[in-house]
Amino acid sequence: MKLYQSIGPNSYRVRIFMAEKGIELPSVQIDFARMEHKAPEFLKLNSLGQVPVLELDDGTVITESIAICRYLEALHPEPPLFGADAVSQGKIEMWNRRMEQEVFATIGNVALHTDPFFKERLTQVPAFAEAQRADVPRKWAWLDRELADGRPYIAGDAFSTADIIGMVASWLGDVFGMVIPDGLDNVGAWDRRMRARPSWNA
Ligand SMILES: N[C@@H](CCC(=O)N[C@@H](CS)C(=O)NCC(=O)O)C(=O)O
Repeated sequence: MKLYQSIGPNSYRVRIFMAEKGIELPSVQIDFARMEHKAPEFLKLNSLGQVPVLELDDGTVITESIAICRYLEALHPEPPLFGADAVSQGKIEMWNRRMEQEVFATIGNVALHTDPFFKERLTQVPAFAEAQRADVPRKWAWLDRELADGRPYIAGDAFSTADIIGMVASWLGDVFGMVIPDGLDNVGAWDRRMRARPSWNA
């Protein structure tokens, strides 16, 4: 099994997930500066020309960071990061989607619509980027209100993939100048706890 990865939040999610599980895999570093992700050989692995990509020993290819995590969870169930029972699985899936769509995507859209790196990937609309940038504080404020019930992790009592999506959103916010606003005590405390985890440095 081999993980093709690079800089950026989506490879980072998989690395955090693997660090939390204690999984080590051979990895191939894809150099964006040299456009290795758009080379014909790489496009045979992922027609979208994106990382991460997991290639199994029989040649099967799994792309999409969360799908790679799902596959690894099936091979390494402990600790369960997608939930141990029906209720926690439902809640984690719910929070994965909420964190993805409400928080990560808002920050990610600023990157996608401003960074020249993405100019071939989509039609960039700078005004949309600015509108999304303005929305980021309210997304974190929403999460802050959610965490006011005192739960330690986004989906409940256990660390999960929902926290990992939040971690990469917070990290990406740092990179693009959208840090978690001061005064959001619950989300601020959650963020400090996540940054203290060894997997933050994965
Ligand atoms: N939905 C994909 C997104 C993958 C993605 O956008 N990866 C970025 C790096 S974080 C990439 O490869 N970008 C290159 C490009 O868009 O051309 C996933 O979750 O894996």
